[in-house]
Amino acid sequence: MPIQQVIVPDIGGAEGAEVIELLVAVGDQVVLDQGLIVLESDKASMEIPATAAGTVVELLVAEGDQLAEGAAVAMIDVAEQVADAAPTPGEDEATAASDAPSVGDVGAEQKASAVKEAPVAKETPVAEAVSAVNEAPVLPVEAAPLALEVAGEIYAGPAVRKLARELGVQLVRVDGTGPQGRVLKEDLQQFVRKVIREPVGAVTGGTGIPSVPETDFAKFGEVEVTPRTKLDKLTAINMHRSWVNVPHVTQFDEADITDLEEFRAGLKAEAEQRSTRITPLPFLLKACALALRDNPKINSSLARGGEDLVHKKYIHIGVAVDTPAGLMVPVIRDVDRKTIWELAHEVAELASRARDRKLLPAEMQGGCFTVSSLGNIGGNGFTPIVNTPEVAILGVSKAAIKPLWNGAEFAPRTMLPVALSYDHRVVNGGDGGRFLTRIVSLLSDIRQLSL
Ligand code: CAO
Repeated sequence: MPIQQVIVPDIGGAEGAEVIELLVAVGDQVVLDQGLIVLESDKASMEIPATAAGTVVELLVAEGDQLAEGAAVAMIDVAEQVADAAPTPGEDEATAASDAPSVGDVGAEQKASAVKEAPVAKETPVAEAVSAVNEAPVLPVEAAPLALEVAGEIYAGPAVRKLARELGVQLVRVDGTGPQGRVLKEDLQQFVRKVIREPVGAVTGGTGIPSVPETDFAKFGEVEVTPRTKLDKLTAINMHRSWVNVPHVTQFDEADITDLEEFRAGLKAEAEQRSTRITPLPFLLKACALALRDNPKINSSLARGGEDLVHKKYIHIGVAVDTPAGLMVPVIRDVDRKTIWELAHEVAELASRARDRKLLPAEMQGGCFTVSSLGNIGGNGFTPIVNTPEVAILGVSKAAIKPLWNGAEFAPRTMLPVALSYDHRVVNGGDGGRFLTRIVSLLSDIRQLSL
């Protein structure tokens, strides 16, 4: 009766590895490559697979044992092997049975691919782990590839990993419900079902981010549920996309707009004659346009997944408009070439059409930069979210009169709080600082706006 001993193969120089899980019991029928135990060293965890199909007649290790290369793991009665050995239902190795080649079928190529496709985890010496396998000595003919996982990350059997690869699922995203968080086939199926059920562009759930559980608010008091507008949902998707893709930095400053406000007050009569209103916004737009011209990096966008930077030779600026249906961002073209009156007229006209939902899609495209003004509403600062693929956005809060030291005394000055958020992949602190300082300087001395 041929009894085969399964030993620990070369485990990549690990002095000793702990048995953290027994995957089979005496009497179990196993197929070739089926994991028998899971070993964990300080670098990686790995399954020690059956080197032949048959019945486990003896398990020579227990959980907690420290094993080194060559240590005996189990005895398999090869004579009792059953060609179609049925795996234990519910275990992830269930597919291994159907997937597993018959004894002697496992080619070198297959072994290599199992090693190559071992999942990669974060912050771990994966290269070391994989090379440990690649450098494994030539094992007996029956030797099977190690099923490598990285310590502290994912436990899953070869069949589950194979299925995950076929489905394109990263195992790190799947919650394992097996012993020690082992990912079972059912976990993978459950994950796929959940992803399929999620609406396209769902606000949560993707990229391994844990989703916020649904809450039954009615349990705590009376509620009314209303469907969100399409615009609100679209805004949510855009905000979320930017939030998860863009490393944001926000920089704050205050512009002394006392002179600007005095000048603006003097324009009111003319504004009435022109049937328009003049708020600080057109001045802000003009200041941003000139600062963009002087700081071209802020007037750029990433392209080809970050390989290129697109420098725009035009200066189109979006203005966030609060409408009953949700947030809209019409874009004012060639701001650097327009007068303050032209800008005032255009902002009023676009904002009014935005509120009436009469904007054309083309009027909300092509922006290089965005200004979001909450000046009329209040607050002394906020951190706006970059309107991708733009790389920066200016948030404007409510101006207030504050005492400012002029070198001799405190004088009342009208100070406008501004905040610049930028994409730190493109804009560094120096770029952001120079740009915001330029805006502040232009607003503080509006004579420069005409230059
Ligand atoms: N500080 C103090 N007062 C301000 C100000 C500021 N920063 N900005 C505007 N004001 C004043 C204006 O001067 C005006 O008063 P007067 O008529 O006495 O001059 C009054 O507030 C109303 O201004 P407005 O809001 O009608 O006009 P605007 O040009 O400043 O802004 C628009 C136009 C369309 C940007 C604005 O109406 C709007 O929708 N803002 C909201 C943008 C938003 O929601 N951003 C958040 C996006 S992220 O969620």
